[in-house]
Amino acid sequence: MKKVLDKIKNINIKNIIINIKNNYLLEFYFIVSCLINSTYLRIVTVKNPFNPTPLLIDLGLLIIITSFSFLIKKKKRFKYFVIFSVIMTAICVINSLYYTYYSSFASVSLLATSVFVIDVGDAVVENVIQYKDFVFLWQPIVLLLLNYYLKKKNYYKNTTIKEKKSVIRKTALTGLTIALVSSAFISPTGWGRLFRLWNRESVVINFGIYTYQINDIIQSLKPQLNNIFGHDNALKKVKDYYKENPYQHIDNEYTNIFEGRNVIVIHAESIQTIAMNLEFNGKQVTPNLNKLREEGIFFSNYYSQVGVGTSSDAEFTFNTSLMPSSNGTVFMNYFNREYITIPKLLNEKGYYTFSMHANKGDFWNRDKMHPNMGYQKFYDKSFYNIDEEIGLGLSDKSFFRQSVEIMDKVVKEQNKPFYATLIMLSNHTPFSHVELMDEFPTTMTVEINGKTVTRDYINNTTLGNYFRSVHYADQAIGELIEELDSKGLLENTVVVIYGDHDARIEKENYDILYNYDPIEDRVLTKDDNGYIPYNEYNYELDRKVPFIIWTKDKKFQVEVQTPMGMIDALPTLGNMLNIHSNYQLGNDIFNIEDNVVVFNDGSYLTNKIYYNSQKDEIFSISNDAVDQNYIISRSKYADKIIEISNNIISYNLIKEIENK
Ligand code: GP9
Ligand code: MN
Repeated sequence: MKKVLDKIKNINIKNIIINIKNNYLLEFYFIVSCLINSTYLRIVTVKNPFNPTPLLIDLGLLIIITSFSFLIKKKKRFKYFVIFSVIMTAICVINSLYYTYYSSFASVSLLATSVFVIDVGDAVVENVIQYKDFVFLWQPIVLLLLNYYLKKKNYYKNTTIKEKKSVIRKTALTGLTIALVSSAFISPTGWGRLFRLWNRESVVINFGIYTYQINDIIQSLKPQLNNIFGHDNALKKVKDYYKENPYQHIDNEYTNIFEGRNVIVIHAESIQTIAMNLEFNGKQVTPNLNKLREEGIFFSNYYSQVGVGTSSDAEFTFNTSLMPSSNGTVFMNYFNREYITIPKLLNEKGYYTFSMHANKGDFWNRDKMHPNMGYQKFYDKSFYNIDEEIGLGLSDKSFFRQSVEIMDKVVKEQNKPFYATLIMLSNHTPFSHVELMDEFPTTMTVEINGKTVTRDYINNTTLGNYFRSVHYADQAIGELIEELDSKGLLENTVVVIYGDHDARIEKENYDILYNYDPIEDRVLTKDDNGYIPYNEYNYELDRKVPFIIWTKDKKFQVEVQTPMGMIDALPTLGNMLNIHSNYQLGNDIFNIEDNVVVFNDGSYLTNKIYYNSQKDEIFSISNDAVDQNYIISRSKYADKIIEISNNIISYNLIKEIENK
């Protein structure tokens, strides 16, 4: 200890500075500039820049990278730093962009997914690319200028020597020590998240962006190496889980009520339940959906559980009762695995199963994944006449009109009960094509001193445009029901509607919705009377999506308020259709009161609390107190569901267990 203290005492800062200036300017610049960029990234994304741990881990890692540069002659080291600067800057730029769109960090396993940026180009340019993403570029630019300056100053002369081995070793060890000592302060949960990676945000908060990305590369390569690593352990865990939690069917008043009926599932793009509860100028946003929910069975606390695979994750989760993958997307990375799905179970019952979507067949890899999920036919864009375009492609109204024509023809030919999934498209972010839709003013009228004044309110804002767009989607659904009816396709048919995920509209927009004062024409702030607090948990709850089961002949008029997620769709609907998957991870909502809605990052929601796993925070939903045990048991359950689902997906375990 004394030795160390003496060494510290003898450190001469002035000498170090002179040494850096004369010999290690490039190295110094590389480390400091990359640290600035990684800190800036945390500021613009997770907004948690003051945690010293990721900063120190970044520092350790950058020192290690620098130590390897000492293997190269000083003259040539500049190239080494250019390569690493480009890599480090690219990591920051890509993640900054990615975070704006997905509120998560990029993964190399998703590289294939990024090709969609071209298709959703509009959305990306309008909502994603911002000046903040280019700030990182200062780092390589200044590096080039520095090199130019150093050359001029003859910095590289007489420097053909490499560093001594001991210097390399000492530098690398210093880096490693800094990284390891600082990471010792991270909790076991934090470490767990590093390896499981389904909570990417928390990994960046704890370990920094560079460690996150290196770890991500290792984790993303893992699926490729499955047969070598982890398989046996995963298989054991999955088998044990199903042994302890075998599927047991419990009858209830809905059991088999729809057995043998046709099913038409409408995948309603980006529709949130909140839109169904609003009206502007006396007009409901969704009069047609409201009619269906009042007549049918309406699940008013239904949550989407999608990951980065958005629409495709919804299709997967709904049809399999598994969670989306935490590592890549099922449709892109695990499309060749075996899954038990609603279409497959209905195929076994003699149904004709098909899906319809007027986008290109390879979008989200649907042309591969839909057949794999058991759909006997996928009617993609090539089956449609693109006669009216809105946003990403064919308008929903035209899509439905043409789909009914196709359905009418094929179901008559097939002469079997059918299961059809119709995937909508028009109500897709960024909602900037609303001029092609009917007017739906989201203004507000108010009496001031006996005069009627119309305020803009949210009209022409993103949220206003969104409601106009939802209004259009609702009209399209209304027309679809009429067209189906006119062809007799509603006879003996169950119509199921679900919102696939929220519309990704930022929280600030909702502040205007809830806290606008028309008299003063301004948004109230927290010091004003009548201000409605709206925190990030209120926002989370507003992201819920509708789930409606409706038939023409029977008026159920039921509202189910138990919180549920998309993984509960197969068990709930399956009970009605008499189909069952032994691997479903969700619950028949009519058999459970204390349901847990698990989100992809380990957060969850019950009828009492919303637990945010990233921040380890709890938001009370009911006034009931919950104790530590309540939280621990549900957290364990959430982690288990995610783990089992990921194991099944990554290691293709259903195939293995089923074929035994
Ligand atoms: C594309 C559509 C939209 O075909 O399903 O996909 P999303 O961007 O919502 O995942
Ligand atoms: Mn979608």
